[in-house]
Amino acid sequence: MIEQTNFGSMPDGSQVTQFCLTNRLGVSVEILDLGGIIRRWLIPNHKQNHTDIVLGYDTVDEYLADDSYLGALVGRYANRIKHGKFSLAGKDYQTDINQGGNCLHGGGQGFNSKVWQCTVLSNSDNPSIMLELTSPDSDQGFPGQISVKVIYTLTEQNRLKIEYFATTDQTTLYNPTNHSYFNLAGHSSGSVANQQIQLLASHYTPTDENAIPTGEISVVDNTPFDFRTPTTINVPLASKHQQIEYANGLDHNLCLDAYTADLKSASYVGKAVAKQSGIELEVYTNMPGIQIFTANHFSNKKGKEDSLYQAHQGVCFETQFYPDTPNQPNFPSATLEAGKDFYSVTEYQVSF
Ligand code: FUC
Repeated sequence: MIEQTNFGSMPDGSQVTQFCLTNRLGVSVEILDLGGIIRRWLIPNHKQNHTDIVLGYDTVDEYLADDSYLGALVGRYANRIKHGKFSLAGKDYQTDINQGGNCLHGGGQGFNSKVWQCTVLSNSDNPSIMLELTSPDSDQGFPGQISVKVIYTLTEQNRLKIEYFATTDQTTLYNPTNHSYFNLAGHSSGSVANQQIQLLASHYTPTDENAIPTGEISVVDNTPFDFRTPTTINVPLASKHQQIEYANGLDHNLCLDAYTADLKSASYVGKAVAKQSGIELEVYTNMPGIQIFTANHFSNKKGKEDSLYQAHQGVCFETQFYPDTPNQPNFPSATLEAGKDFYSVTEYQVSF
């Protein structure tokens, strides 16, 4: 079932609509046509009435002022491009610079800040919506007009499937993700430090102090980035490793072992578990990397229902091409050529 409600309006007066997808087991996911934002994700778990497992805001204005991308679809390029510079098909490009001298999440007016065209695809079992957006040539400095589509489907087995499609009229870059901050004990329950994560990743991409990859692909053995067996998040957070100190927590790309260049369907890559609520989240994707980010600089950030979000109150599983790929020839390529169809898929399976 899908219920549509008015969520408010954009500065130009256009309406923002919220689509609430509910399955027969009573799980519901509320998604805005603004930025394809996942605003609430309610789990009818037995320990509490409903647990809302994602961080978010209550108003359009808070989302527009947000620089943390709570719940949003990110594009054209998830994470950073060093100095916003790259060369593609023999030409040099300069994108918008919006964070610390680099391009973050597609520039200052990225896909998260746009109202997408939304169509309901299924209003009964496995509720599903399709969001569409056209980004013109040179938008935020990226080449080519790109037409993108995202399909969100909530299955009757409590799996949220996110499928990304795109085509372009010129060679360009495309690296979409969803930037949900999960807190499986509830969005207002405090730090995720005592929750656990697992990631099937034997390598990660170390960064400099500005979160730009050095270009190395390093083994995770004997580092705080070895999550191959379930690990309490506090273990890496408490580490004195230089990479953790640079970021004030986890803000790193893990290289997923399941990835192969021709992988079309989503493979299991990891999970998060909160013993307090009994909720577990499994992550499946066909993308090569995942940015694990623990909301490291949140401090009294006003969130939904008057919550105040603090550092480490959520954890993001941003499936993606590696950060700064266009400047690192040894990373899997994020180039999309004219006439080629882009497809990627990420699935979040909730158990409770
Ligand atoms: C993640 C991080 C960044 C940034 C952003 C809001 O993707 O990699 O450092 O803070 O989210």
